[in-house]
Amino acid sequence: MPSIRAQPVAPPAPPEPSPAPRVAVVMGSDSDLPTLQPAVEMLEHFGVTCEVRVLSAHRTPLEMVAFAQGAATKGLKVIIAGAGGAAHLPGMVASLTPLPVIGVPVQSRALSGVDSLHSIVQMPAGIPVATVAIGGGANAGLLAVQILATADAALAEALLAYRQQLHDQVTGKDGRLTQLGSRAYLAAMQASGDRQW
Ligand code: C2R
Repeated sequence: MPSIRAQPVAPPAPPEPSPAPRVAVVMGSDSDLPTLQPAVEMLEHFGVTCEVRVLSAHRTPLEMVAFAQGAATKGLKVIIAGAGGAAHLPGMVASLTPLPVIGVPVQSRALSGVDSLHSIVQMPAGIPVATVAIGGGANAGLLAVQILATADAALAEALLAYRQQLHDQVTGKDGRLTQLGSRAYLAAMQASGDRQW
């Protein structure tokens, strides 16, 4: 009689350890997350692991200092910092780390983000913050990828492919606009309810 011994089952492979984050995305409040999420998604698009934190120079100053002072030694290469209003977080983080800091001004209700922009961009000589546009989360993510790409050939190649896609999108739109004429193009665009039709 054949034996009915159970076949040995290979144990499930252990999950791949995700690489240590190379970028941190930090923000003054979780209310800033809608502005910073496009940065996270841009990093994810390029396969760059990031750490996402709420840290405030005003409300959690000691946690902010601990994070900024330890950022370089734990392997981070770039920090994206977004804040609104009296947006001191990016500059304070920059003052505590040698890593490049990209500031994202968050659109405030009272002053439409101009307060955030001025707070972030007007740094004194010696402690720069590379400031993107008000609400410019996606560009902050892209700029972080570009910084990493200076020492990462695969990322540099992925960036070229991304630029090519942008180019092809625009030439495609230009072709359709030329073919349809502006009136029909606009009608089709409005009918689609989406500028990316
Ligand atoms: P709440 O929505 O939590 O009241 O925050 C945040 O970035 C946010 O845009 C309102 C705004 O306060 C900002 N905030 C800063 C800092 N901490 C919080 N600008 C900072 O440390 O710079």
